[in-house]
Amino acid sequence: MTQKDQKILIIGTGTFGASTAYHLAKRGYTNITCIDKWPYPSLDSAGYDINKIIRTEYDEPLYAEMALEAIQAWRTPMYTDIFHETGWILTTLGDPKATDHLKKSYENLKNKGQAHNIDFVSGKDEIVRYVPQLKNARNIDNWKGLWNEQAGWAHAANAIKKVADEAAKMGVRFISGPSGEMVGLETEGDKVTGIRVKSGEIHHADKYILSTGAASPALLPELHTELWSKCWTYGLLELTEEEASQFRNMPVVLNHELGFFFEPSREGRLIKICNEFPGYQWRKGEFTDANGKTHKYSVPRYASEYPGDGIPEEAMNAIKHFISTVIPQFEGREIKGAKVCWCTDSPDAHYLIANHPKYPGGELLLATGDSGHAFKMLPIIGKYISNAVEGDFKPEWRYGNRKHLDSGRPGDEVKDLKDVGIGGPQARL
Ligand code: FSA
Repeated sequence: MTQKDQKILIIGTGTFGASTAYHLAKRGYTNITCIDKWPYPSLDSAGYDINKIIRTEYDEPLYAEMALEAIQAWRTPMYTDIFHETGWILTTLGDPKATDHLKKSYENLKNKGQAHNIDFVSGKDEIVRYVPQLKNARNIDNWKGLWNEQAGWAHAANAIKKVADEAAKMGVRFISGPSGEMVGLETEGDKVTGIRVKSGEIHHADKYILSTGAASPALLPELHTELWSKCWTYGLLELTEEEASQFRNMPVVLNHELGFFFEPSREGRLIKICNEFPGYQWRKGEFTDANGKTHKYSVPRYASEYPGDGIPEEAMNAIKHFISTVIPQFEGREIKGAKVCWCTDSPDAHYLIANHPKYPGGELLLATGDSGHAFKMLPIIGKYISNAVEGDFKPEWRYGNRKHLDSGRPGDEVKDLKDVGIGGPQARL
């Protein structure tokens, strides 16, 4: 058996899983199966969304380089009608961390010859030059940052679907439902021998790739020291045809302290607004270590399992504040949909793409730890995960011994959903 004929089982068909299936198939791997509770694009994936930001600003050169590679791929015909290169403004009210991030990001792009699309902006007049849709905004004279023409948004769920469709065309199999929902690992000593699924079946393979995103620590609790699952919130506003036409092709607008929003969706004319904060956790997971000590950790509370959930009231208020500041013409309008989106943070915000250290044979590859900044890499992340399948690992994405860094997000307390409440069904679409 050659390496390319080995049986590969990918668990999770969100951003990492779909991209890996696509890239492995493109490399000539012939025996790939993806499993997920849901048909692709997986409903529980952070990428199951109407839009996500595609940007190249990173204070870390590794990701700046990858994001530049990704945006080239986003421009290819595969993503026509999915990627919209509207440009964006990235601003702050003056938070020193955000200002530093902006400076370093600019330097990284400049060093790569990619600064010609950038202009610095400060105050309402300069911002409105690039984003005329902000002409009614209040109090944005204190916004400072940059305009970058090389950025935009992608219809995230459609993008994952496209990548998985292309993988299917190359022969990748997809299993969903109880036969696709992982419930545990089957092991023998220090070897992984299978993946147990809800139906009771066990899937066997030569190589297992765990790309289960925010569900990773819930599935393998020992990962709770490596991964911290958190959710972020959004609200949707429905525009009329006429309003939507005024916002059509609007650049993405992000303010570090307040949040961000996108042009209306092409189907449904929905504007998505996200507030910025350090994320919420749900510490319902419990894990007892070898010494009998119990640890609590955060596990996702997916909307698919809790369809009555909305978002915490304080998040709703932050979204309303964003509206009354940035697009006050919509103040008071009903927020039709409000949802959370689950990601999983590593201590230093690097991805986790490494073999599970408990299984020295290397048959279990972890490909997770999005750290809230992975969707934009959809077209290319699977290439890096495929490299890891072939033994080529990036040291930054290793397991263990990571420094805990400040997330860089505004605020510092990661509140628990049980303390802040999860809103109600009235907040949902
Ligand atoms: O990489 C990106 O452009 C993601 S920004 C969106 C966001 O909501 C973050 O603002 C948030 O802090 C978290 O990381 C989830 O993603």
